[in-house]
Amino acid sequence: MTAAPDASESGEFDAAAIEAGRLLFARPAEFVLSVAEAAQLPPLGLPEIAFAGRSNVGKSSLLNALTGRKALARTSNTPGRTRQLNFFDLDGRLTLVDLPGYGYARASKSDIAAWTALARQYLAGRATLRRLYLLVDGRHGLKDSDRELMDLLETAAVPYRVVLTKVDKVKAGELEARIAEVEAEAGTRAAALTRVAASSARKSHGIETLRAEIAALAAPG
Ligand SMILES: Nc1nc2c(ncn2[C@@H]2O[C@H](COP(=O)(O)OP(=O)(O)OP(=O)(O)O)[C@@H](O)[C@H]2O)c(=O)[nH]1
Ligand SMILES: [Mg+2]
Repeated sequence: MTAAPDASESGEFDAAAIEAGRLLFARPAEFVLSVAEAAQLPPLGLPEIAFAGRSNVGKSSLLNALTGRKALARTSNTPGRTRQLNFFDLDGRLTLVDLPGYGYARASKSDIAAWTALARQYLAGRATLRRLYLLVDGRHGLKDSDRELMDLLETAAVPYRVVLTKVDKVKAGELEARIAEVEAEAGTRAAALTRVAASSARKSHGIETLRAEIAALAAPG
């Protein structure tokens, strides 16, 4: 099956799309609420964009880089720091959701079970969830815990794109190979967008493009 090429799949955005992304993410972003169990999930409203990935992969850092805020989402050197789903409002046009990290080696079985249950309930029942970004450490590539989330996303039919993070730590040649390898695997998954994005929150790499493609999914201003 070949999809019609569009900007979001080629990764090439025109100046207007980049500018629309810049403008949206320059608008106020604010924390809305933290959710520890499904009963606390807010009612459906604005289009939502979620960020998920293994613990410590850089989800909160990427959210901060996108919104140009140092500490909108709490970042940490301690893996497993974000334990709840955190909801942020972007200018009344979009809700950004920071999911708790998974795959933390020292997590207890009950923590893993709680994460899985919450993620499953959120992902399965969220009609407004427009896209999920699956963040994967650019140095390591996909792990089995990522594949488990991919299975969940396939079941819930949530469109998602893999974003390699921390690419400032990856050599250019190695990065190309990693992107090719992850794209090949994403290509076998129905809900995955084929193109894999590369980002560095630290060096602000790939941020403009991500802003542009996310802005295209926002409610009209
Ligand atoms: N070199 C480099 N380090 C990064 C980058 N992004 C995040 N980090 C570091 O990675 C660590 C984890 O970042 P977080 O953003 O807290 O990761 P997280 O995925 O939100 O972690 P949990 O909430 O625990 O799942 C921190 O020490 C960050 O400074 C990046 O682009 N480059
Ligand atoms: Mg976090």
